[in-house]
Amino acid sequence: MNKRVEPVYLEDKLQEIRADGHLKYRSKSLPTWCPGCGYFSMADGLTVALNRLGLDNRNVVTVSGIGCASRFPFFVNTYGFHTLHGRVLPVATGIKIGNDALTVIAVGGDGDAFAIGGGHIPHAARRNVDMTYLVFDNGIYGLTKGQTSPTSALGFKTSSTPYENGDAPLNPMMMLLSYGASWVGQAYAGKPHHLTDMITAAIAHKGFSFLRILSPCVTFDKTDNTYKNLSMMVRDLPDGHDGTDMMAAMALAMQDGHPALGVFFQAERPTLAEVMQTSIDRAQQASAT
Ligand SMILES: Cc1ncc(C[n+]2csc(CCOP(=O)(O)OP(=O)(O)O)c2C)c(N)n1
Ligand code: SF4
Ligand SMILES: [Mg+2]
Repeated sequence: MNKRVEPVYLEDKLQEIRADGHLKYRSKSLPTWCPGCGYFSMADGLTVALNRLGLDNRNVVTVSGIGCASRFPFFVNTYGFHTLHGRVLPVATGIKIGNDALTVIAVGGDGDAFAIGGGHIPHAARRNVDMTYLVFDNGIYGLTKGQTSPTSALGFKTSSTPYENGDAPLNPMMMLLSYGASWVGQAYAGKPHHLTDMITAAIAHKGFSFLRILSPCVTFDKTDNTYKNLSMMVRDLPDGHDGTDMMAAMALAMQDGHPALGVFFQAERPTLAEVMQTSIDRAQQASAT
């Protein structure tokens, strides 16, 4: 016997979305990304995550560099800072040092993060600055109309590599693990519910959390990081993966051809603010004696 399918009324759905409360984290500016761009999942994921964590949007700062990904602060209703290309982490670190009570979310693309901004990542990670870094990795420079990036695959043809990319891609997960990030995870724009859980967990972590989000650039990449290809490539974390085991996390990171989705590694250690407070206390003790 056929089951009766209950109708869904648009007005009811709208009421449900309004009652959920996450819309207060949306800004009045609608995203300017191309229809179908993976980045829409990130905007929704972050607003739902902020709502879940019950964070007051006046205490949240979203900071970005330059690129399509870096348009992000305009589309969320938090304080925001659209900085210079590749300079998201120094600015975000400065904000955190200025007011440790703020929740700081740094955002950027793979070019912003790993090309021009690559020199800043090890230092934010090793200092364990208490912030979340969301890297939207589409393996291409989207904003400047589709050139190869440091995460583009070998053989990828773009406007800057019309005879195929000959540069080996770097491995972001391996980099962040070896830099000492205290939380390292991976998500995929095509799995928005999992992505939202991962953004929530990354923000909840005390210390430097890095989330790489695999995402298609539907306008300039018709061959490599497409939804079809990424959906076939990604996989769940292996059963029983121990997120405190660095060697296991690195072994996962080495298998970047079949990216695993989840928390690779997490550890607790003092944050930059705590380390700085210890220095301040010691200096005060020394000057009092
Ligand atoms: C100092 C400087 N160099 C180069 C540029 C040009 N530029 C703007 S965005 C960008 C790359 C963006 O790629 P990515 O960070 O991957 O972001 P996406 O657009 O893919 O989201 C480049 C090279 C710039 N704005 N400033
Ligand atoms: S150019 Fe690519 S990355 Fe930029 S908004 Fe369009 S689809 Fe997204
Ligand atoms: Mg990019």
